[in-house]
Formats: sequence, structure tokens, C-alpha cells
Amino acid sequence: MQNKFYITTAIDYPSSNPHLGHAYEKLCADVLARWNRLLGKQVFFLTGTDEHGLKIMRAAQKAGLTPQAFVDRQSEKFKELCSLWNISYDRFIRTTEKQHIKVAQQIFKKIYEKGDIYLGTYTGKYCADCETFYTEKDLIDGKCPVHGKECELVSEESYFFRLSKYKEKVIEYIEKNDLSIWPAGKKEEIKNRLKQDLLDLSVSRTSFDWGIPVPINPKHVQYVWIDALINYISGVDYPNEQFKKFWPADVHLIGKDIVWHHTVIWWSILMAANIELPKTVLVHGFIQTESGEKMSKSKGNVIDPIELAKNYNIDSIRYYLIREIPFGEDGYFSEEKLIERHNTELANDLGNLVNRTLAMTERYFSGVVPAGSLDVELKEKLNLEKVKQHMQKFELHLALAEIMSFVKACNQYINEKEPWKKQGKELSDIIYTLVEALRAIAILLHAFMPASSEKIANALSIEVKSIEDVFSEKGLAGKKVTKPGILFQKINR
Ligand code: ME8
Repeated sequence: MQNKFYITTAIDYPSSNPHLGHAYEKLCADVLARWNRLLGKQVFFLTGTDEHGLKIMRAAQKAGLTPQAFVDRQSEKFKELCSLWNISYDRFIRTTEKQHIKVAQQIFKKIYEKGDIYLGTYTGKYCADCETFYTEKDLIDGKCPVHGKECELVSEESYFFRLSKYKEKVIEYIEKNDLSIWPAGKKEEIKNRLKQDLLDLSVSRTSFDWGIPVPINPKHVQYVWIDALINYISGVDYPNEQFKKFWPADVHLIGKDIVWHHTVIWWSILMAANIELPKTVLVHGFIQTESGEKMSKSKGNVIDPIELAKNYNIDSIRYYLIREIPFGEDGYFSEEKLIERHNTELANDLGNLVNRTLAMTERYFSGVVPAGSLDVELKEKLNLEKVKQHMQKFELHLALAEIMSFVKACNQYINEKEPWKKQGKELSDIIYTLVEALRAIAILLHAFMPASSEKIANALSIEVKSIEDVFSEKGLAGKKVTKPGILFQKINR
């Protein structure tokens, strides 16, 4: 299908509670999903939880629950996160669902029958936190390169996937497709890693049973990463209608620690199963603490995004994160900066613009938008093409900056025109222009701040549907507007 946009996030390990990194990833995906809906595309947005493997099994034991009861409880927290953060997913997949298990087994069997999965023995250093085997040269001082913990020596009978067979094809795909991995720096990292020999990948375990049984040998469970990656096709009902409609994925949005899994491993599996490859693996940066440390569950330095959403206006949090962190780069979270942006850019700039415009419409025209002509000079202060291009190039922070510079221009317009000193046609033109500008702002901010956008739209008695409605010919003259109340309450520190 031409006019579709299929976007996924990584599926999170629910071994502990959601952290800000999880929330940030879902937020960025949500912005892209909402934006593409505004562009008129048929969007499918998939997120969910990755519920099998040793790490989950151990966390369940620690919590005194069966793995199933544990993941049932934990996945609800990730759903709560999505609801509080206004994440507009179309499906929340859990890898313990029957339908997913069936597809994961189907794919494993298909690749086995083709001869690309075979039985052997594996001995290696395993980090349960990463659910990943490391070779000696990957380890730092003999410890896991991500968690800095001792890895366990594991030796067991295992099925192997012929990853090495696909190496050249993976390289070819990267070379031929400019956007296969974004940003370019991540693409280079993968290309460099591919200069080394590729070993076949161990894709089953016998030492524990919390996983999807290998269909040809139920003594084994599937390696959790194989099970997890397959969610991207089971999530759109592989191999049925929905899959045909939405696959290949347009964007797999992930963090920088799992690029290898989503490119070399995932693409090779897809090639082995004769399935088309996704278009873009889009890599966001990591959220760190102010001291510059990586925020992660195992380090225990996490900011609870559920608590955060209960303490602040969610749109202020969404705005702050997107505006502050150049997309693709690492960034850090600072409550102080969040409050600062909320007070100046949202309460002052945006909030005042909305209130002043609607209050003047009320005062001078009893709340009915006057017929008028659009002030072309103000209209041209909005560079819509630039906003679109930034979004197309995944420069979410720049797109938002561009929209907010238009908000500033509108405030300046009010200050310069001094509508309170005007009458007749001159006054009608100013108010008409400002109401149209507000409509444009409501539409453009929808992807970033959906609740506030909706409040502005409700005040204008319009619905946010399409980017085409930005300064459209069909003006709002004659519409009754109301004041939305305070959009962003100033926070006193
Ligand atoms: O890796 N800042 O799950 P996960 C930003 N289940 N993003 C972060 C982050 C941080 N501090 N910490 C983690 C998994 N992430 C697997 C994925 S997909 C088939 C299986 C990102 O819960 C991380 O990069 O450890 C990943 O994209 C997502 O959060 C889930 O991480």
C-alpha cells in the first residue's frame, strides 16, 4: 500500500517499571505517528512488552510470582505509561500472546526447514540483563560492556542461525539504501562491526523454560531476541491482510544499544524467511541523568515517567523533551529546564497568544470570528515547507522550534498592530488573521502536544484533521469561539 506508515518502538522488558528512556522512545514514535496521520497517511503504530527470557524469569522469582502473573502485572504499568503520556498506539503487543507465539514458531520452523537453523553446542559468556552472549573481545575487563557485571559462563546444546550466510547481503542493503539506518553515524558503526567475522547466532536455550518452545524440539525455548524481533510482523497479523497492507515497516524506532539486533540480526532473519526488509531503523539517543550517567533500570538511577506525568502537565513534558534534545543525540533530563520552558515558551508565549486572541474576539466581536482578509506578511512568517522537511528528515526538535518561532511572530504581530487602538476593517483583518494563525498552530502542535492542540481546536470549534487545513481557503469567519481557560498554569519555584 502506498499511502501507509507503519511505525514500531522496541518492545520493553517489563522486568522492572518503565523508565524515562522508555517514555521518551514512545513519545518520539507518537509524534511521528500523529504527524503522518495529519499528512493523510494510514498509520499503524505498534508498541508493547518483551515478556520472555531469563531476566524476566529471575525478576518474577524475586517478586515471588509466576512469570506469567509477573508479566501480567508489569505490562499494565507500561500501558498506564502510554495512557498518561497520550501515546496513540494502534496495538500494544505482548509476546506472551498466543497469536505472537504462533507466528514466532512459524518463522523458526520456516528457517529451520530451509536449512538456515541447525543444532550445535554453545559455550559462552552470557549477560542476563542484556539477554545477550558476548565474545571475549566484547567484554570490558571480563565484564558486560553495557552493565559492567560479571557474565555467566553458559554451555548448552543450542540451535544456531546461519547469520554468517547473510553478511554480504546485509552490507549490500546498507550500501544501497540511504535511510536503512539513521543517523548516518550509527550506520557507520554497523558497517565497521561488519568488517569482523560474523559468527552464527545461538537461537535457543535449554537451561530454563520461560520462552516460546522451539516447534521442532520442545526441550528448547527460543532465544528471547528472536522471539522479540518477530513481534514486528506478528503485531500486524503476519501473514494475513493487515500484514500485507502495512509491511514493510517504515520505521523501527529504537535506542542506540540495540542497533545490531535490529539490523544485522533482524534483517538476516527476514531474508532467511523471504520477507521484505523494513525501510528505516531510526535510532534515538539516550536520556541520561544530569550528572551524565546513563539512566537504566539496572543502575537504579531512573526518573519515574508515571510519577512525572502526575506532577506536570503532560504536554509540557512532551514539549520539553522534544524541544530540548536534538533528535538522534543523547540528552539529559532536568526538572529545572522543564519548568523554565513551561513557564516561558508555553505559559507565556503560547498560552498568552491563545488567550489574547480569543479574549479580543470575545470583546470586539462577541466571540464570532469576523470576516476579514488574511495578513500575508504574518502568514509568511510560518514556513510550513520547512516544518514538513524537518519532520521528513526526523529533525523533530527543529520542526517544533520552527512552529514556536511562528507563535512568537504572532505575539509580536499583536504588539505591533495594537488592535485595541483599531476599528472597522482594520480590526476585523487583525482578529481574523490571528484566529487563522491559531488554527494553524493548533494543527501543527497536534503531534507534539495533542491535549493542548485539542483544547485550542475546541475553543475554535474546529477539529484537527489534516495539515491541508493550515491557512486553508475555507476560513473561520462566522464561527463562534470560546476561551479555553488557562492552558499552562505558571509554575512558581
Ligand atoms: O532492549 N534513554 O528492552 P529495554 C533512552 N526488550 N532510551 C532508552 C534508555 C535510556 N536511558 N534505556 C533504554 C530491550 N532505552 C528489548 C527490545 S525489541 C524487539 C526488544 C531504550 O526495556 C532501548 O534502547 O531494555 C530500547 O529501544 C527501549 O528503551 C527498550 O529497552
